[in-house]
Amino acid sequence: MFDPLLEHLLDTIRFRGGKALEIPNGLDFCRSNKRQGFIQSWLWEVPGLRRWRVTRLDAGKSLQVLNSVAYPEYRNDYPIMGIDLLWFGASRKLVAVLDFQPLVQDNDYFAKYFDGLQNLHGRFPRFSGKEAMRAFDPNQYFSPWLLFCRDGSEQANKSLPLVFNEFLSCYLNLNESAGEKCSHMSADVVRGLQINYDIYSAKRDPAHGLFVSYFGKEWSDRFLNEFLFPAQKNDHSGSN
Ligand code: BLA
Repeated sequence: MFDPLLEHLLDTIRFRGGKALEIPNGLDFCRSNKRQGFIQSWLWEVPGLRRWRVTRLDAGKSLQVLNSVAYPEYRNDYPIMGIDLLWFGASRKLVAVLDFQPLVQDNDYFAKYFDGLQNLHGRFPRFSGKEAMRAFDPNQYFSPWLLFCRDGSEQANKSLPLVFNEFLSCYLNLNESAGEKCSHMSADVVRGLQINYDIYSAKRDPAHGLFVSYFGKEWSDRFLNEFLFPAQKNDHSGSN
């Protein structure tokens, strides 16, 4: 379902000089022995972005997922890129979330980094619905212009590739212009906020139960703690 988007994403990362990073042992691929399906992940660093992960879950007709997060280098205070696309085949339901995930909820910060996303939000009304969030707090690490769609319509599916491609290039424009918009936050502050993002996301991620049902608790805990949100596991004292 999302294969053409995944191809485009991986091509973009390679074109941008992506260097593959090592994924902890056994977490790059897992086939379910409980249900039909597998999960596969990639990890890169790209100039300006210290960690860019991509995960695809293929559970045939019941579920398809494409999930990706890109973290800027600590010297850049622009937002984290977050993408979560889910297709539930049985109910023909698309859940699509794409956002520049802000490090802080601050008007100056929004004014500095969100022109592009704000423009996309205005142009794609099907993706700018005010869906209620159940698992997350919309005021933490989400922006007022997130692209969010819970929809079973063909129309949403048809426009997703365009939305996806434009969203990606819009984020990469931000990455390219980072030098011109010099960072107001220190690298230490950015690092702390990125660690908090991992802590917050690991606690709230609505995917954990789903992973457990396919891949078991042990593998799923490791996947969450060591691959999806690795910074949270090191943060015992608050000093790192
Ligand atoms: C929702 N994401 C969901 C749901 C699932 C996943 C099962 C609930 C579906 C529903 O609400 O109907 C699944 N999340 C996954 C999977 C992975 C994952 C399989 O991380 C695999 C790696 N989620 C993100 C990122 C964003 C995000 C980066 O991982 C930001 C763009 C957002 N996912 C997000 C939001 C919801 C969601 C906002 C709706 C949750 C809510 O209603 O609060």
